[in-house]
Amino acid sequence: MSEVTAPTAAPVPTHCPYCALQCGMNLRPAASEELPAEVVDRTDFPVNRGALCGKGRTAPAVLSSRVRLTEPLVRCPDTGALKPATWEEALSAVAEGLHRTRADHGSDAVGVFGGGGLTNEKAYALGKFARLVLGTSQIDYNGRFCMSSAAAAHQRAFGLDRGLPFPLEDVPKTGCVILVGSNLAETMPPALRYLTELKENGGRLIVVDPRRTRTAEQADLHLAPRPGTDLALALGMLHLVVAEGRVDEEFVAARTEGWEAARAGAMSHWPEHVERITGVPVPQLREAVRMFSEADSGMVLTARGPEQQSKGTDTVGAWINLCLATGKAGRPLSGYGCLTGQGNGQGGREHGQKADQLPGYRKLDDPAARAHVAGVWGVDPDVLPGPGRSAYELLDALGGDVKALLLMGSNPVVSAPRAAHVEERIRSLDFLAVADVVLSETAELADVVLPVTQWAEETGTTTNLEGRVLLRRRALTPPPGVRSDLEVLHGLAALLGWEKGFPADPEEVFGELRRASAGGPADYSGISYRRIEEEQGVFWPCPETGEGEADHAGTPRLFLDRFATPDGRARFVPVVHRAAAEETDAEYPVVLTTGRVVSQYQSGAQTRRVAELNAAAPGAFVELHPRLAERIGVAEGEPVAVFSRRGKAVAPARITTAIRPDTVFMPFHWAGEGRANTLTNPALDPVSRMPEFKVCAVRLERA
Ligand SMILES: Nc1nc2c(c(=O)[nH]1)N[C@H]1C(S)=C(S)[C@@H](COP(=O)(O)OP(=O)(O)OC[C@H]3O[C@@H](n4cnc5c(=O)[nH]c(N)nc54)[C@H](O)[C@@H]3O)O[C@H]1N2
Ligand SMILES: Nc1nc2c(c(=O)[nH]1)N[C@H]1C(S)=C(S)[C@@H](COP(=O)(O)OP(=O)(O)OC[C@H]3O[C@@H](n4cnc5c(=O)[nH]c(N)nc54)[C@H](O)[C@@H]3O)O[C@H]1N2
Ligand code: SF4
Ligand SMILES: [Mo]
Repeated sequence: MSEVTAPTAAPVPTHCPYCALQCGMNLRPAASEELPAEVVDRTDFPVNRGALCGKGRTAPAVLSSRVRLTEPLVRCPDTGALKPATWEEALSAVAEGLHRTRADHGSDAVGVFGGGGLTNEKAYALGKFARLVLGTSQIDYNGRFCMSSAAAAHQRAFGLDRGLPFPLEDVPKTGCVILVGSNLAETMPPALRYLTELKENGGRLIVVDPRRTRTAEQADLHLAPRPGTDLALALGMLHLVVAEGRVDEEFVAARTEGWEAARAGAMSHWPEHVERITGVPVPQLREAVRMFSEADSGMVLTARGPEQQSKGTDTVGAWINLCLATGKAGRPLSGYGCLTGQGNGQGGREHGQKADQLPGYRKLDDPAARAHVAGVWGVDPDVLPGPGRSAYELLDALGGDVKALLLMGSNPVVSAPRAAHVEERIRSLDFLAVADVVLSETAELADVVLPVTQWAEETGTTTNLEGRVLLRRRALTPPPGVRSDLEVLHGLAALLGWEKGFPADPEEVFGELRRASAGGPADYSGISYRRIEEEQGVFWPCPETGEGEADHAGTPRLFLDRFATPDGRARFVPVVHRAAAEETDAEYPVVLTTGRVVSQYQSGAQTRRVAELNAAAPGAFVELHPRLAERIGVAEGEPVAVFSRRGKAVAPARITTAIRPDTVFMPFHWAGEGRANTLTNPALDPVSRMPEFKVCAVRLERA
């Protein structure tokens, strides 16, 4: 039975547990087993102004004890089955499993895998736990699968990575938006309003997507390149900008470095050549260049389409080059931005759960950063391990030199590339502990499963896609058998000899995070829970000011005066097109791309437990063009077998002219035979280590 607080008159303002828009909502406890809370309108939060998508609206259903975990589970040595256990038994089993591995094989034999859905406090505590308590370098997280290419490109060009350098409210006021590989009508539905308003204001919208999605339908111009060719497309546009004399020479001279080399790279990408690579006709390319260049302000926004490629960093770099060459960056209502994905996709990438990182977006290999953070942690900098492996490389090493894993906030059995191999690696571990709210496909493989509290039952901060730090307030009492992730880390740390340093109180953790981030690129030191509540969020960087001085206002808009590089100038990065890691051939003649549908979230661990969402999106499918369907002889709804060099998946055909005839699309939200990631290619971007989820070669058959 879930115990809930008595209904109160005033609902509690909080935020959705799912995507990076972090829509504001009010929650009112309800004394029902099925639905422990009700969502009540909250119109004062500016990002969504009361609008929610179906996932957010139904999120309280996952709070029900009928679908969630309410007691720890420990694998029984005799039967091999997961059995209920007390918290004391479960935590000792985890402490023992991690300690034994460390004692037998060294610190780096213990791995930690985190998630971009974890609050800032959790991400911070998890990184600290890995480096101090476990002493391991082997920590990374699922954000590596999400926005790491855009992050790397941001760093290279601007010296700082914040997904959007401006608030969403600026989008409708710009002249032209190029939206590349984002289907936000399905992935952030309330944000579609910003594009509708853009058009109402006379602004133009260009969408780049191999599919005519619900988002692409809104566009003034839809370019449908072959997956994996965005780099050529952006270079072709830059070529035309130069050829047609549309370069903003003054801006380039005053605010940038490296133009000559970038220009030279673009000049080898003739429009006709680009048309051959991308399939986008030259007149469309010219039209896009005209629309973007002639607007007096403009934005390029990318999402996973161009980023989840083995050349995602260079691809984003090419789009940034286009912004810089046309003077559409570092100015009001202009710039490049990445639409980050997970609930705390932004904050989760700043506070130390990434392999090469310390809190405040500091670098683990920077001696000054190590000294600062070690000072806050009260340890010698020399005890901090060095950088570890990226997410896929870490998963690939499981059962090899990494023999035990603590996983918090991800379900890689469904969401990792080449998932059958990853699943096999996870099964080969000596010890696996998973903290989750439900029994995910990955938790099913664990030796110990720790049931944790959810968004509505705990307080914590997230940082949305705009860089706005938000407060999720506890609105309900959790069921008695669950503990928060912070309590889990607190308990484990104590069992492993760290009585101090891992408080379970989120505000106390945030206080330490503020100090650890002070002076770093993502400086949160001036942000407090009180300020967030009063100001509807605070944008970082927000340094603490001296005694008696006014608070720093936060930074909604970055780069207007200078970029965050040492000399204040943005860097063009010279790039040239290269093919996807796996090209089509006679054996595997079709391109597979993957992504999302509106009614399921990620690995589906949460949303597949909500009846209304399952009714709307009951299972995997293969989206394909009628011509391709005819070639393989399948009709609508018939099962299609999809083969890649990694394996086979089967799902019903969904036939539509909205996709290129040479491409098929599968959503990745399901396990079992419809698991899209059985097929995907783990080829990694050399800079960001992002896997190529958006392109691989497949063969189709009627199943
Ligand atoms: N409903 C729902 N919403 C979500 C999520 C979810 O799982 N479900 N997840 C959240 C998270 S973590 C994320 S990261 C975001 C992702 O948000 P999006 O990036 O919008 O989602 P995707 O569907 O992965 O990809 C977007 C589009 O890229 C296109 N695409 C595929 N290949 C290419 C290519 O090579 N080039 C280009 N230009 N486009 C290509 C696809 O056709 C797709 O329409 O969504 C967030 N919101
Ligand atoms: N083919 C293909 N694969 C993809 C992608 C793609 O576009 N195509 N996109 C990639 C992207 S962008 C992403 S972000 C990943 C996401 O994929 P995953 O990392 O698998 O993300 P989720 O399904 O959100 O998994 C989160 C897990 O943590 C649990 N959880 C939620 N909140 C908490 C919490 O506060 N604490 C704890 N301990 N657990 C919690 C959930 O129940 C769930 O089991 O998938 C990637 N995989
Ligand atoms: S758009 Fe994202 S944050 Fe808003 S309600 Fe839907 S899932 Fe939640
Ligand atoms: Mo993501």
